[in-house]
Amino acid sequence: MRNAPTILHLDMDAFYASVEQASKPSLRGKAVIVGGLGPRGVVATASYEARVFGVHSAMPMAQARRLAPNAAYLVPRFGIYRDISEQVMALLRELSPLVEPLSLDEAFVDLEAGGAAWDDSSARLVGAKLRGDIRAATGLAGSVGLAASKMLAKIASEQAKPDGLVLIEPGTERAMLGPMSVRTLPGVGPATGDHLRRAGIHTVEEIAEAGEDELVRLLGKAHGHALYAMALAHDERPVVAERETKSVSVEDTYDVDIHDRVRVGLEVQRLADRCVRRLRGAGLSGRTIVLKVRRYDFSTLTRSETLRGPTDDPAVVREAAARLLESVDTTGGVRLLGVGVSGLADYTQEDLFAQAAGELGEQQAVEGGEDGADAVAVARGEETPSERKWLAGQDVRHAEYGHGWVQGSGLGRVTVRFETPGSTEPGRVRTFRVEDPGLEAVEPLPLVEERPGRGGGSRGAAGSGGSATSGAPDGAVVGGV
Ligand code: DCP
Ligand code: MG
Repeated sequence: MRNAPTILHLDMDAFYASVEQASKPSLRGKAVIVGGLGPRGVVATASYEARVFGVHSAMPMAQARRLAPNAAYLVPRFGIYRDISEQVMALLRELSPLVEPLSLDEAFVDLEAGGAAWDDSSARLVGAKLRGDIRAATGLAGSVGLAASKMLAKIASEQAKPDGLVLIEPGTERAMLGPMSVRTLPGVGPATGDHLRRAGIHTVEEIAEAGEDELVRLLGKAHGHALYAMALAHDERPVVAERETKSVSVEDTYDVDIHDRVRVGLEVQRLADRCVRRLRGAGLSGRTIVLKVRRYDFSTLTRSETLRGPTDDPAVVREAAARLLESVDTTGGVRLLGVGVSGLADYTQEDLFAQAAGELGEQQAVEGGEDGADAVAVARGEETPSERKWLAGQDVRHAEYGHGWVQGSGLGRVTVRFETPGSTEPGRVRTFRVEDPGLEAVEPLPLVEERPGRGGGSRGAAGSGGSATSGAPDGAVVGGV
């Protein structure tokens, strides 16, 4: 392991929610929840103000609504998240050729390889400047961890949240890790955590004390070995710009073709579990689940499904594999089955919100709020096709009132708040018929104006949306925070 803290881990704070707050001034400082808004939707992320109520990523949206009924609920706007991610990654690539993105808002950078830093103080300076550059380019906060290994840099950025920088000085790693929960270590999810707890192991120090043999006995060779090394703060994984391992897969050939559909299903589940064990053993997770089927006549089919983020959850992989199997005709018999995971990443984003995108069309209204006119709760089935196109959070433009965003829709009406990222105060709210010819869906506006000297006066029609008929107090839709 190197002896200078020159591996940097960047993770943007409450990424999707922060982008929404930057885009929509009325939501700044408020509870904002982004995700699938349909009945089976899950939370993609929550603003820090919403986390106070216990809302977090991957939670069912229905549960979030019970915990934070007055929060603003918005659909994700992936286009703008991707644009901002590209801006941030470009800043990282100015520091080093070795940049390893883990997701849209997260990456490792090897500062030494880029000659950007070589010791504590140069690393700290680079990290601080980077945070400033990100803020200037995007208006958003990102937290930075600096350490001598990837594992520790990631733990450091977690400690730095929100809006901070933490540097772990070489030599202090073991003492720092010791009292932490085993869940801090990469590859320890809820299941492994429970397993260790039943063996009386709660902290990282207790893993080190248990010894390698005990860990291998508890978790198997690959996983036990890897975890023991992590507990001693040994992590030699390099920052790689391009991933060498493309996928992890397992397959079985059967002596006798399998005809029974139920049996085929069971074999696929078994292979999915085995594949996940390998994946976890390697400390990896992946986004794309692949099913391979060779039929009695040697015709071979592969089917794949890409999730929104990487997983190493056996239930998620099993379900995806089962869904893929549904699309394969196995009459006549099966000679070989395989399950693989590709699109690999080092860390798991616990769960995914694969449904979010699929459910964009199911969403109806921003619920809650003190203002009756805004809180148009619509029973499913009452909505018309024209209401479907107005989703809470999406960008719109009105011929008369300018740029705004949909707060909610239902009962033939759509409520819009007219404000832009540059608005200095919350914009006014107005309600229209869903068919209003003056209203159209438009692209998001950039968070930071290209021109220098922002933060001055108001921008055009924004915020001055004329005589808002609702008479709602500003921020009505997100009361109570
Ligand atoms: N994301 C998601 N589903 C998850 C986890 C995350 O869709 N289960 C999306 C939304 C997040 C983004 O990825 O905004 C980044 O994920 P992070 O885990 O970094 O979470 P945040 O950036 O939202 O918050 P934090 O400040 O804890 O990093
Ligand atoms: Mg983040």
